[in-house]
Amino acid sequence: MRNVVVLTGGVGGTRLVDGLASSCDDEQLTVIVNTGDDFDHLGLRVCPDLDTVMYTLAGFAPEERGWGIAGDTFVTLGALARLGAPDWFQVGDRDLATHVWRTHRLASGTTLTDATREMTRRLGVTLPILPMSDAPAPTVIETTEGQRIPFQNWLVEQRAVPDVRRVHSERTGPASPLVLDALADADLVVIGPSNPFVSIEPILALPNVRALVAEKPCVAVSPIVAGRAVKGPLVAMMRTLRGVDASAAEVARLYADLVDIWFVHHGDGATLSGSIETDILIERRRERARLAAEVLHTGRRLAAG
Ligand code: FO1
Repeated sequence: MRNVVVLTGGVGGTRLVDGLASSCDDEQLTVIVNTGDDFDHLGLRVCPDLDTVMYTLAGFAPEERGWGIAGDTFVTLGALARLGAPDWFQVGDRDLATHVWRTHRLASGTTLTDATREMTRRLGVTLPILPMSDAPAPTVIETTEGQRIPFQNWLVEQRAVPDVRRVHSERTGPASPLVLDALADADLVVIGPSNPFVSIEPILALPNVRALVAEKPCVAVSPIVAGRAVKGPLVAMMRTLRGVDASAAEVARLYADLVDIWFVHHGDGATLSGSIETDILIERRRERARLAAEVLHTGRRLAAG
C-alpha cells in the first residue's frame, strides 16, 4: 500500500490524522479537509478545520480542546470587544496571525490550497493538507423554525441549540485538482471520526468525490461511542435529520456504499456486522498512534485484496 488518503473535519477526525501521521511507515499520507466551516470574520478568512489539522500536526494544538493554539493569549480579542466588535468567536493572538496572513495571501490571488501548503511548510508540517476545494462552499444550517444560520454562528454563537432541519451547502464548487488526484491514486481511504453531516458529507458532495471514494478500499472510525458523540452536536442531528437515536450502526448507514470496515468502540459492534471493536477514544496523544496503527494494519490487508 503506497497512498493513504484521510477525510476529516475538525477536532475528532484530526486526532486520528495525528495518529496516522506518526504511524504511516512507507505510505504517503494525504489529508483532505472540510472547508464548509470556513467563514469571513472581522474581515478575515477563517478556516477552522484546516487550522485544527495544521496546528495539531505542528504540535501547537491544546490536547483536550483540540482547536486553536495551546497557551495562546486573547489580548486582541479583548481590545476588539472594547471597541464593540463581536467576541463570540475566540480568536487568540497567535491564531490571529494565521487568519491575517491567509487573508492577505488569498487577496493576492493565491489559492487556498497553495496558501495552506505555504503555511503548513513554514510550521514544519510536510505532509499534504488539502482543502477540499478552492471555491468557498459554506455550510448553512436550516433550523426547524425555518431560520438559515451560517455554520459557525449556529455552532459557536448559538451553541448548536436551534434544532437542525437541513444542512445545506451553498455553492458546492469543484473539488480541488489535488484532491481528485489524491483520491484517484489512493490505495486506501480512511474516513475519520468526524460529523458525517457537516464535516464528511461536504467533502463527499463535491463533484466526482463520492464516486472516487466508492472505488477504493475504505475504512472508517465511528464518531459515536455508546450513543454519544465523540465531539460536537451529532446526537441531536441524528435525531432531527434521520429520526433515529445515534449509534455507530446508524452512522454506518450513511456511508453504506463506501465503507468496507468500521472501527467502533468496545460494545458498539453488535449491530454492525463486520466491524472491528476496539478503543476509539483518542483524546490523548499517546492513544492516537495505537488506533491509527490498528486502522493501517486492517487497511493494508484490505488494500492487498
Ligand atoms: N469553537 C468554539 O466552540 N468556540 C470558539 O470560540 C472557537 C474559536 C475558534 C477559533 C479558531 C479556530 O480555528 C477554531 C475555533 N473553534 C471554536 C472551533 C471550531 O469553530 C469548530 O470546532 C469547528 O468548526 C468544528 O469542526
